[in-house]
Amino acid sequence: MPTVPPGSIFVTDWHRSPESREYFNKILYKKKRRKFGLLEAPVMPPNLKADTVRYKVFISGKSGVGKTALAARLTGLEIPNVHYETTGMETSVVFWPVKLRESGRVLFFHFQLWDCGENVMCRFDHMLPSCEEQADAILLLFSFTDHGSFEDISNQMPRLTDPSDRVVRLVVGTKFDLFMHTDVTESEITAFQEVWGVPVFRVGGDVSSGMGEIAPLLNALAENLWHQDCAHASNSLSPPS
Ligand SMILES: Nc1nc2c(ncn2[C@@H]2O[C@H](COP(=O)(O)OP(=O)(O)OP(=O)(O)O)[C@@H](O)[C@H]2O)c(=O)[nH]1
Ligand SMILES: [Mg+2]
Repeated sequence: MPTVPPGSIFVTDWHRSPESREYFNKILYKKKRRKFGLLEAPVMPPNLKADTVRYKVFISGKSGVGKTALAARLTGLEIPNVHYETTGMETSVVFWPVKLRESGRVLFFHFQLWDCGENVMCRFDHMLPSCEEQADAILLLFSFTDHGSFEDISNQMPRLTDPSDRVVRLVVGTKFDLFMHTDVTESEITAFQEVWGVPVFRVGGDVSSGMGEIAPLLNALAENLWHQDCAHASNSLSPPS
C-alpha cells in the first residue's frame, strides 16, 4: 500500500500545539521521556479521554546499522557510543499521541518495538519468523555511512511491495549526522523515493528531549498504520461483488 502524505489524516505537527501539551506531558517525566513497562500506559484525567491503539513494529537492518540506537532514540534513552551487538531480542514501548483531523479525536499510539541483533537472527532460524509474526509495521534501516546497507534495502524492495500483506514499511537512514562520511548520495535517495514511492526518513545525532526530531517518523508510522486499518475495515464491510 502506498504511504499516505503526512498530515492527511492527523493534525500536522500537533506536538507543537499548546493544546497537545497535556497529552505529551503524560509521556514525560522530569522533562525527559518517561519509560513505560510492557503493561503500563499514560493515565489521562476523565475530561481528556484518549483511546489507545496497539501495534507491533519490527526494526530490521544489518548489524551495526543502528537498530538498537533507533529504539533508544524513539523511547528517549541515551544512545551508546560503542557498538554492543544485541545478543537476543529486545522489546521496548513508545506511546505517541495524535489528533484525528476530521473528528478531533485524540488517540495514543502504543508501539511495541522489536529489536533483534542481526547476528543472532542469522544464527537462530526461529528469530526472524517470531519478529515478523503479526508485525503491523517494519522499519527498514540503512546507514548513511554504509552503502552496502542501502543496497540491501534497494534489493529487498521488489519483494516487499505486495499490497495484500497488511504491513506498513518505512525506510529509515541512520547516522545522518555523520555527513562528512556519508556513503549514500542525495540523488540516490531521491531516485529511491521516486522508484518505490516511499519516503526515506533521516535520523542521527544525540537524542534530544524535545519531540521535534522523532515526530516525523512516529507520525508517519501512526498515520500509515491507521490508514491501513481503516482501508482493511472498509474492504471487509463492503458487500462482495
Ligand atoms: N553518529 C551516529 N552513530 C550512530 C547512530 N546510530 C547508531 N550509531 C552507532 O552505531 C553503532 C551501532 O549501533 P547499534 O544500534 O548498536 O547497531 P545494531 O543495528 O543494533 O546492531 P546489532 O545489534 O549488531 O544488529 C553504535 O556505536 C552506535 O552508537 C547515529 O544515528 N549516529
Ligand atoms: Mg542492536
